[in-house]
Amino acid sequence: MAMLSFEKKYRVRGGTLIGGDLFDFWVGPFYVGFFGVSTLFFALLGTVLIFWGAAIQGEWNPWLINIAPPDISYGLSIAPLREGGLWQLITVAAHGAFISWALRQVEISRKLGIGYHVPVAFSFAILAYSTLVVFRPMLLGAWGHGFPYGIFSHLDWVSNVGYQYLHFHYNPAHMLAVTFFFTTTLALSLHGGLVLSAVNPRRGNEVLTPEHEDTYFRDFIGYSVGTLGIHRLGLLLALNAGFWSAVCIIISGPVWTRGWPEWWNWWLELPIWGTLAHG
Ligand code: UQ2
Repeated sequence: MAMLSFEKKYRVRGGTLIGGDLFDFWVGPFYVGFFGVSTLFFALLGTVLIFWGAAIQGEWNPWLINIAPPDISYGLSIAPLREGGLWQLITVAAHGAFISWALRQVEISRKLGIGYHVPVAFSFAILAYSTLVVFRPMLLGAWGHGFPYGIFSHLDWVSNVGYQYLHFHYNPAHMLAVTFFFTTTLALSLHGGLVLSAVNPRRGNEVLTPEHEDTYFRDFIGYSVGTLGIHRLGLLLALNAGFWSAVCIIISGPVWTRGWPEWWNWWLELPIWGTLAHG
């Protein structure tokens, strides 16, 4: 079915989560919906608050604009606007926008009768963010443990928190997360390359079939994960990258307070080394 007639057939009312018909319409190519409106509201609010913070500080260099969380001494209370309160409001606005965006994906999925895979996947990214600015700060007892909103300032935060645990790359969950991120790029580059190699031939040549794609990998490594399988694998890899990112930071502090290299002492302390290892 041609795209234009498909859209005519499927762009119909219904499937909304709240509000009934209220915002159940399109503006040009975009579905609006209640959550389109709430996304716009929270995104604009958050942006205005960031500019307000920049104005208060008189810092307009985009690299240096910094909205810091409250001092640790404020604990989990609400801070004055100029002392981290702005950061708290921006964090609320960001969650409002991100969660609205996910729910808009849910509504569109419902309208089309497709699965919720996209909003589920997006929610893993939201989870990774919430872990940094809500869950971990709450477990540590102060909003001041959240990361600051600024280009350089958030880099400094990552570096400082990393060194606080001596060498963050020894964090086993961080190892898993990094490995999943890299494997995701491997899978996507294989997939993108393979599909283009068969389906986007030089001018004058025929488009080739999925059997060509399967056979390429069977010839190459004796195994093809399949055209559906590669997408299952890709989603699994990407969700795990986000999930283990959240795990690696939530356990840093709330579960493990010493340097991450030291965590591996359990390996050195296994009772299997006898006199060989320690002489
Ligand atoms: C494949 C297949 C695809 C693909 C790719 C493969 C026809 C179009 C990329 C090959 C992928 C394999 C063997 C898995 C690699 C494993 C990891 C962990 C990266 O077989 O089916 O469909 O795109």
